[in-house]
This record gives sequence, C-alpha cells and structure tokens, in this order.
Amino acid sequence: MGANMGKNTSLLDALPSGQGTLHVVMLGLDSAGKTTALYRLKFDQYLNTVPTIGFNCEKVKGMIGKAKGINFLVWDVGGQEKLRPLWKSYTRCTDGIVFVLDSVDVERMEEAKMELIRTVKSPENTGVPILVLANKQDLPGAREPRDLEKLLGLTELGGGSSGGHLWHVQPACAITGDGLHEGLEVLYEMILKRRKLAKMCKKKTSFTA
Ligand code: G3D
Ligand code: MG
Repeated sequence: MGANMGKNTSLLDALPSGQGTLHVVMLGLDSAGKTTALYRLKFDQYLNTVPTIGFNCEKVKGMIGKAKGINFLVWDVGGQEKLRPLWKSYTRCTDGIVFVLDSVDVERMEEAKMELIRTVKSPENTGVPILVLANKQDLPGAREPRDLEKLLGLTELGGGSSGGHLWHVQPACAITGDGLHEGLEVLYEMILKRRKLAKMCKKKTSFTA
C-alpha cells in the first residue's frame, strides 16, 4: 500500500469537488505513522504501508462534531530527510497542517522538534493552524500530550489554541483510529477561528483606513 495507493485515484478525482473542501498537509518524520493515519481516516481500517517516496492524497470526510460532513483533501508527504525540502511545495496555501509524531521515539524527538518549528516559522505558513498528532499512544512509553508540548517547544509559540499561533496536540493511535477524527475536528475549529480572526482584522483595517 502506501506509495501505490493513489494509483487508482485519478488526478481529477483528487481535486476538490466543491468550494468547501479544505486542504490539509500531513508532515512528520518518516515512520511516524502519516500514511497509516491517512488510510485509517479514509477507509476506517488498518492498511499495511510502505515508506512513502512521493506523496499520497485522499479525500476524507469529517465524522464528528462541527467537522461532520466537511471534506478535507489530505496530502501525506514523504518524511525521509531527503524529501523534507519538498514539504514547502505542499504547505503553500494549505488550510491546515497535521504534524504526525511518534510519541515513543524519544531519540528522534529533537529532530522532530526542529522540523516542526521550521514548518511553523516558515513565512508561508504564518498563522496556518497546526495539529500535532501524538501518534502510537498504544505503545508502552508513549509520552503524554503535556510532555510533548514542552519537548517540542510548542509552549513557546504562544498560548496554544487560546492565542498566538494556533496549535493543538491530539493523542492518537493510527492503527486503531483512536483520536484521528477528534484531531480533525479540532483542526477544523482552528481553521474557522483563523478565518474569523482574519475577517475581524480586515474589518478593523478598513475601518481605520
Ligand atoms: P509514515 O507514513 O509516517 O512514514 P507509516 O509511517 O504510516 O508508514 O508507519 C510506520 C510504521 O509505524 C508502520 O509499521 C505502522 O504500522 C506503524 N504505526 C503507525 N501508526 C501506529 C500506531 O498508532 N501504533 C503503532 N503501534 N504503530 C503504528 P511497520 O512495522 O509496517 O514499519
Ligand atoms: Mg508514509
């Protein structure tokens, strides 16, 4: 599966069907569980993956809360070091970013932090909400969201979902699907919040101009 999954999907099929489709890019180190999460969201079942060389792209429908019925076009981009420079081309004009993290891999936490902060601070991602999917919570030794917020330096970005750069850490298990739709719902809410703030700013500027 994985890299070959998109083969049956025509490019046209992958394009947004309506104006309401939101674009979401999944990033994260290789082996964090991005492809597993994508296909769990898409087919509601576990699919065996192979390392993603290019990207996978699927339409996913929100299932719960405010995100119920909302269409997301989710791009899952290869996370190997040599592929990371390509992330920029996918995040351009995206509505939201899902950063998938292996919550057990303490050895590569610093590397994940570096990539996450680089993504958040990149000028073209200014203000784009970030959902950190704290994946592999089923494994012993998985770090809790609160620990991860500190380990990843998220707390330095501003007041989490209450202010500054919008971000949220969602515990998840891509194999069982636990936490995935909950995460998508929070991401959707952050996207709405960002749009609302942008509208308010626009109104304020035109008022003072
Ligand atoms: P990637 O797309 O981020 O590179 P993959 O990662 O989705 O290919 O997953 C990498 C490995 O992690 C896979 O195992 C996959 O089954 C496993 N994995 C993904 N999510 C979880 C999870 O929530 N819990 C556990 N325990 N494992 C997970 P293999 O063995 O195929 O390499
Ligand atoms: Mg992959």
